[in-house]
Amino acid sequence: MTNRREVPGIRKYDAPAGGWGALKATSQAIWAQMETIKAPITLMRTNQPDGFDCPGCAWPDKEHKSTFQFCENGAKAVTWEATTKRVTPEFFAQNTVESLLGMSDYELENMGRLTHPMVYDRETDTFRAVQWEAAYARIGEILRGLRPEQVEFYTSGRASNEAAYLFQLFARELGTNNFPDCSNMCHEPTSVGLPKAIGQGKGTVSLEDFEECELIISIGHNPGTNHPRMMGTLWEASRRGVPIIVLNPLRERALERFQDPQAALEMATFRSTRIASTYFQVKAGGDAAALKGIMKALLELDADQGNVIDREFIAAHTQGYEALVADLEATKWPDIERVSGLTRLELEQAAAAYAKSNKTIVTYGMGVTQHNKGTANVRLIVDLLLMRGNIGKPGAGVCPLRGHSNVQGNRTVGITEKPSADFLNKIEEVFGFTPPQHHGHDAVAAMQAMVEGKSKALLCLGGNFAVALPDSNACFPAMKQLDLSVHFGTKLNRSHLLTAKETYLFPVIGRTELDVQAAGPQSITVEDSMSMVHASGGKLTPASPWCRSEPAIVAGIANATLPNSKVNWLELITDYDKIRVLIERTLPGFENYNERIRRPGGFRMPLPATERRWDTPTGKAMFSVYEGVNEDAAYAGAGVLRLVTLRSHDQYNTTIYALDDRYRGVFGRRDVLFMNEADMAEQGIEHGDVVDIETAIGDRKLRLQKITAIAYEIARGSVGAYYPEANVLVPLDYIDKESGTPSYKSVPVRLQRSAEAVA
Ligand SMILES: Nc1nc2c(c(=O)[nH]1)N[C@H]1C(S)=C(S)[C@@H](COP(=O)(O)OP(=O)(O)OC[C@H]3O[C@@H](n4cnc5c(=O)[nH]c(N)nc54)[C@H](O)[C@@H]3O)O[C@H]1N2
Ligand SMILES: Nc1nc2c(c(=O)[nH]1)N[C@H]1C(S)=C(S)[C@@H](COP(=O)(O)OP(=O)(O)OC[C@H]3O[C@@H](n4cnc5c(=O)[nH]c(N)nc54)[C@H](O)[C@@H]3O)O[C@H]1N2
Ligand SMILES: [Mo]
Repeated sequence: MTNRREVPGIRKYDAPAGGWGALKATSQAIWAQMETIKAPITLMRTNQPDGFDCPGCAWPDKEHKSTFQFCENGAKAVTWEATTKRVTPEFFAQNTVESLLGMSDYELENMGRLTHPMVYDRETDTFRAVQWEAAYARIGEILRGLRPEQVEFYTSGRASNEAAYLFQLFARELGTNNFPDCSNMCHEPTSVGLPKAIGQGKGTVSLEDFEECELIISIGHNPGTNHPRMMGTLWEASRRGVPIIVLNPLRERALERFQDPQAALEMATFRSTRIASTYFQVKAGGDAAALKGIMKALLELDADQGNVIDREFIAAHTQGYEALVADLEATKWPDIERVSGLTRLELEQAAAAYAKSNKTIVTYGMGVTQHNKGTANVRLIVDLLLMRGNIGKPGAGVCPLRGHSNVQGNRTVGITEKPSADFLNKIEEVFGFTPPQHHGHDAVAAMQAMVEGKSKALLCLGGNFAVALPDSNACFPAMKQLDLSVHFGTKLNRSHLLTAKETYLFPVIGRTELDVQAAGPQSITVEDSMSMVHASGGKLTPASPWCRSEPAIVAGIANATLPNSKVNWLELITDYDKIRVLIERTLPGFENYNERIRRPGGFRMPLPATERRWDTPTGKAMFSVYEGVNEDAAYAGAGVLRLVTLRSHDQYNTTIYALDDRYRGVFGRRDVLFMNEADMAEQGIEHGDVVDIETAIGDRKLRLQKITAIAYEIARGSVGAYYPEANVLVPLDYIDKESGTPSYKSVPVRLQRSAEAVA
């Protein structure tokens, strides 16, 4: 648009992603948080064999011994934790909780690292320092006074295998399977969908597969921001001539062009590399239609030229193919085109590229999972791969991009509200207590139980539970109804401040820091997106001498809560090898755990599907049937748009590092709504108009006011706003029913110009 009005903080970003801009942003992040002398040393230790695992994302490193792969957002994650700023008891004495609640999420965390164990004092509305042992004793007393099912154990995926294992052991000995987990808001559709399809809840590819693949299909993820080290992999693939087909409603710069800061020549010559060979701006929520379209076109291609469908593989390894074909035949092109926003010709082109490739990888993220049919979406991705035998052979497979750096590991070591009978039996055998058999709460169910007053206590192993969940206006008050909340954290956040009758705040030793226990310095272990388990040991002096490690705090609370415990908690934390021995004894795949994590690069968890062994009830890989094309009646109303909630480039989930979103051309603000120009014209909204957004389902009035609409290259019918500000618009019970994951990326909304709303 030529004469578009100027909007403060909104500028077009035309450069490639990465490059000199990324280098500049890194140095700014360091300057803002750290002494510049300490910073380079800290960053050099990221992802080194004897260093710590980058808390930024779960993308693997080659053998985990590459030199620090340059990564702007990894550097932000590291410097944010290694900051020299501190939140001390004096700070708390000077600021009431009410006044702290008036600060933004960005301001709260930017105050620095927590230094002391703190307890909330209702009389003065402040937190005051408390002795660790006194805090444990009081928590134990409260927990013993509750029924186990009234207690919620939340895990955010940064916790180590060791901390998470102790956490679940404590909860199960107490008597509950209530494990709300960040994964419930994230890749649960993967954890539910993949086992049904291929018999394992994890991806099947490794970095080597990317070196061999002939086609990459990238659906609903934004690696330039969220998995920056993946950009190196995509960059190499593109340079090798591998076509990369992207399905994403937004034009994400890094998926278009990338300048690799590690490539000296590219940097020196200001050149860049194209990433996507084809960019399909699918409508939000239109992936099922698009995937079905590609599969339908594939069938047509096979009918024409033969040899497209891998019939041998299908006969030997799968079930359900005929039903899939029947459903694809019954699905009509006009429906596919309308819901996906893509033309038949475009989808046929994608199918032709897919038919040409002998080895295809599909990568995907939150754009696929955070929908009311997230699990069904995941199944469709597998269907597409199975049609050409693309699972269990080199260079091919399914690649879910995990979120938190150890979210996958947490699941592996038992953080699940639906534990398997095998695992529970092992616990009983090894520890001699009977763990609860009935299923517990996931994240949404836990919050619903809190809203209803049924759950009384919440222990959070990291994270920002209330802010990460939908419908803040329902969740925030629920936190305040609790009898007890306990938070393990590095930095202050809003969930900590939504105080219960009694609230404790515990400062933890971070990933970058040295953890010394009775037997000496300890390493923890984590599992990356490609199921590699390896050790991580920090070297920096902890943020304060009062910080304790997460395993030590869990053990301390458990020891104080369970007087007749079958577990010798305090002994276990003298040396984390002892925790790993118990993991090995109770869970498959951890044989010789302590020995194998001492090898460079660690080891890979068993992934039967990579060997074409299908751990499903039928022993076969299972095709699915996705009826229809996700034509949700909620979107049928006039003027209804589909809202996706997004991360900016300067944020880590609820942690806001700064207020820019460089690649999307937003600077110094987050109160914007990305809109397609044609939708703007249709609704009479101009670039820069201030609008109110209202959710168009359910009877509760969910509203976000005074948001500036900006024209953006986003698919028609789709609008985008930032998480967590837009969480007020997401109904708590608007979930993918199969997995329980909130539909953060398919909220039907209506817009009104703010002035009209006021009138
Ligand atoms: N720097 C940084 N790194 C992170 C995080 C962070 O916040 N900051 N978070 C971590 C965590 S926990 C996670 S889960 C991952 C998240 O990483 P991603 O999966 O990349 O998550 P999002 O940024 O939420 O959104 C992903 C993309 O989905 C697209 N999208 C939205 N709706 C749809 C749709 O209907 N269809 C399709 N095809 N695409 C859609 C959006 O345009 C966006 O590009 O990253 C991890 N790494
Ligand atoms: N609208 C909307 N909502 C979403 C999403 C979305 O795309 N849209 N994404 C969802 C997803 S994918 C996820 S994973 C969740 C994230 O939900 P969470 O994992 O709960 O949230 P985070 O923002 O990652 O948690 C940040 C806090 O973790 C603490 N922390 C940081 N490092 C450590 C550490 O080493 N140890 C401990 N103990 N604490 C630490 C700090 O105190 C910090 O304030 O949010 C979900 N919510
Ligand atoms: Mo996530």
